[in-house]
Amino acid sequence: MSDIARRFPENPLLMPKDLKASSTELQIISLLNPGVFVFENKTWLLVRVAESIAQKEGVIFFPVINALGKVEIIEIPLNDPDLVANDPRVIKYKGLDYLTTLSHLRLLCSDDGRKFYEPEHDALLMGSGILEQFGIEDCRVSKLEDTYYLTYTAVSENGVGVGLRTTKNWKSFENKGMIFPPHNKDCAIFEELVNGKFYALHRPSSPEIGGNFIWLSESPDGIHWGNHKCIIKTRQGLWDSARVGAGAAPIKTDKGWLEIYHGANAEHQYCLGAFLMDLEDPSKVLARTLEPIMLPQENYELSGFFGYVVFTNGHVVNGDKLTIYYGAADEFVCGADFSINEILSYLEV
Ligand code: MAN
Repeated sequence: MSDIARRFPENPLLMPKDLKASSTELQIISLLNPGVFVFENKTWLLVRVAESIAQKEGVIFFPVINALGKVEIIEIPLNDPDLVANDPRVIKYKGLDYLTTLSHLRLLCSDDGRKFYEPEHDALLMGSGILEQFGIEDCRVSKLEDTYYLTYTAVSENGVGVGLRTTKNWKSFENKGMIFPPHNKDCAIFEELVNGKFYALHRPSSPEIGGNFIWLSESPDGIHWGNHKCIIKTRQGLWDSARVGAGAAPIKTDKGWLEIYHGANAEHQYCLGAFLMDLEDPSKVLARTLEPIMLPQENYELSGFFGYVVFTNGHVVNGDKLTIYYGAADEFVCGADFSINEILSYLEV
């Protein structure tokens, strides 16, 4: 296999004990999958903070945000025959799905891209409203002119969809509501208009016919999306056989729009790959890596809240250097550098 990531020696950059929980009753279970952006000469992470409460023997507890916007704890006896709890991430109870953790997004900044700290101003983005009662996750941050577009996974009993908030100053946010309804996640907006239109990658799931594929959509305003096209599918027998999903906004290169994506197999092992879209018509996929460009191999990637996972949705580009920030084992935030030209050389037509 061809792992071409140069991991930071400082990894993991952040782990659950590094931050304070959002309230005294909660504890941080994982820090993962940060959105990334540069603002006022600093590198910023918008980290997904997944919280729960201390568990007691014989019962399972999990937090949700109730209709009043307050954290409420749900409690189910472990021996309840209506409970299915064999995945650390999700619970089924009486035919409904819940998450074991409740995620919010938290801003952290850094002067060198390696040591991150919390800014002085209020830096928490919480789920709000009935479409975000099980939390918000895995935010992509795309900058178009002076506006940052935050596309994130919004989870509730209604399903998993894509929420959008925008900001210019990272202090006040406009909530634009859900832009892709369930089941949909992994949405990244291109950082410039193509032929006068906004473009976004996203990942609807179609359980009966179809699958977990990457789609491309267009929009006149970044809020209303249409002309949906399926552009990247899972590949039988390969590392990305069960699901694929976009990482952060595509990187503009002279060969095309380069996208780093995650793929998982049926064993839920998550690796990273790349594909290239035509500059003028991004629905044309020009090439794709056959093998992963990064796969879990360090201890902090192999074991954690959910092991054997590298997952990225944020990066910084500096010339040929691509620095990705990634969630490792669904528990830690890490960093790694790549050469963009080296990634391009691994693409196959
Ligand atoms: C999957 C995993 C979880 C996540 C849910 C909802 O089960 O990625 O971590 O919380 O989807 O998005």
